[in-house]
Amino acid sequence: MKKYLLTKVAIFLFATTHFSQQLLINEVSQGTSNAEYIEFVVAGDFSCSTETCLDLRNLVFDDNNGPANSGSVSTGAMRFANIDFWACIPQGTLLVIYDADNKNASLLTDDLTMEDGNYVLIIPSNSELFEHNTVAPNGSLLVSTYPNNDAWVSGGNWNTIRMQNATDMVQIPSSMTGINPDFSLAWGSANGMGSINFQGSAEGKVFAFENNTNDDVMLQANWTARGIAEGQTPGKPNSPENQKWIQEMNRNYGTVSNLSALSSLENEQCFNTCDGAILTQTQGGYAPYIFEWSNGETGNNLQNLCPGQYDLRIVDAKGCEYTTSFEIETQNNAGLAEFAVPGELASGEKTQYETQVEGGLWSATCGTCIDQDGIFNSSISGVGTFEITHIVGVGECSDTATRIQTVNGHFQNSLPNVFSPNGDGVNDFIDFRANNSTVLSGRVFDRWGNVVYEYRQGNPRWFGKNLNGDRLKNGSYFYRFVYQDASVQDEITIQGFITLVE
Ligand SMILES: [Ca+2]
Ligand SMILES: [Ca+2]
Ligand SMILES: [Ca+2]
Ligand SMILES: [Ca+2]
Repeated sequence: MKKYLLTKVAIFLFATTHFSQQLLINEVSQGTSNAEYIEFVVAGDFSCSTETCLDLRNLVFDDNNGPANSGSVSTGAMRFANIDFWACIPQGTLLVIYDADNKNASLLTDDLTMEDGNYVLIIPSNSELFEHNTVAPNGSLLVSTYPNNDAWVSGGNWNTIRMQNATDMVQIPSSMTGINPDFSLAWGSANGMGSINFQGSAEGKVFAFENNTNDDVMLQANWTARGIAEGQTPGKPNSPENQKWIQEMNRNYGTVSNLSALSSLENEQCFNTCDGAILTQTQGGYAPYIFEWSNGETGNNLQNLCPGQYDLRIVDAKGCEYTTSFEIETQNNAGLAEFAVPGELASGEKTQYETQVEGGLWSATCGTCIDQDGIFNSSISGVGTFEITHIVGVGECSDTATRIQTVNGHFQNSLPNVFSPNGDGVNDFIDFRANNSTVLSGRVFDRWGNVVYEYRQGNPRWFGKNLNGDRLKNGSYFYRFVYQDASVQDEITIQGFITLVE
């Protein structure tokens, strides 16, 4: 027991307004003239990493015992029995102990178990979960000296802690040897002697920690005195703020840290530049934070990143964790602008180029002959050789591909093989012109190989006459014309037979 008490003292000395861990009084009621109860709360800082609990074994609670109550002393005290039941009571547990001989009407059913998971205990004072002694302490105002183990007997006894309505105090002594208690609440002429004090009688009143200003149990403003009819809440939080405080101490209420992070990600600008970045800001949780990155970094921001996956684990001061993952990608577009040109197009043909990716920017030396779907239209370009450019991406990482598209004007054999130069206005001559070409030379021969027509200049038309202008007989004639193609710079020779019919 001695070892335990030393630990308790040490905790008290280091604690300031926030208790690392401590049993506190949350509510005290005098009931109607009597019918007292005390509501305790196991207080302590929230932790994600463990279920934090307090060892209540042998911890004493008591009234004042001293002259503050004008000589009417409730000799003795109560304590939590040295049994496993009290070895680890989780933070955020509300624990009501009431006078079993004068049961307060606001108390309904006893709750003697932690197994139900409600973090509430409601226990009559005569329970064997407690011990009491009647021989001590010896009172001198705030100094109480509690006896050794031999004097404590099994079972509680409210008579050892009964509070005077007019003037008294309820306290959790910090040791057996009588220094200021860990926590005390006083009233009446004891006003000023406690950690928290109320003027006047406690008759018909309940004093409750309502967290009005903050969560400091030592701040008077956080406490409220009310009439028992409206103020008694045994086994329940005293106010919404009181509930929030209690639940935040206990991870099992589900109000665990809402630690998360806001992040922005910058991908690598160009292939192999390794200039990606992840910028991270914590949200919620409890400072300070520890950052653990999968690449060994420990800051909240990562710079100069190559493409890849980056995992982040943030641990806050309460041991709460948040994990997330990022993927840095490259914006490299190398090769993506490539496209295939199908070959030469005949004038008037259209084609859509095959590409690696959708989109990109198209342009050509023939202007609107290419549209932004990559469709080339040779009736806009005309005959010729054109440079087509496709750009994917922007800036340094863009990819450009250029191809040559040729549109030829090759002679298309639309010459008739029969014509009738009889002056009726239909098929009276043959026009040897070809699209997009010029005639270099041309001759028509009769069946004996005599030249009957030779192109000189102007329109290459043959009216079915010989070189002297005589009408020729019906029959088969042979022609050979040589053209200069406008696009491919080649000479093209076209020859064949044609039948003259009058
Ligand atoms: Ca319970
Ligand atoms: Ca006492
Ligand atoms: Ca009383
Ligand atoms: Ca309460």
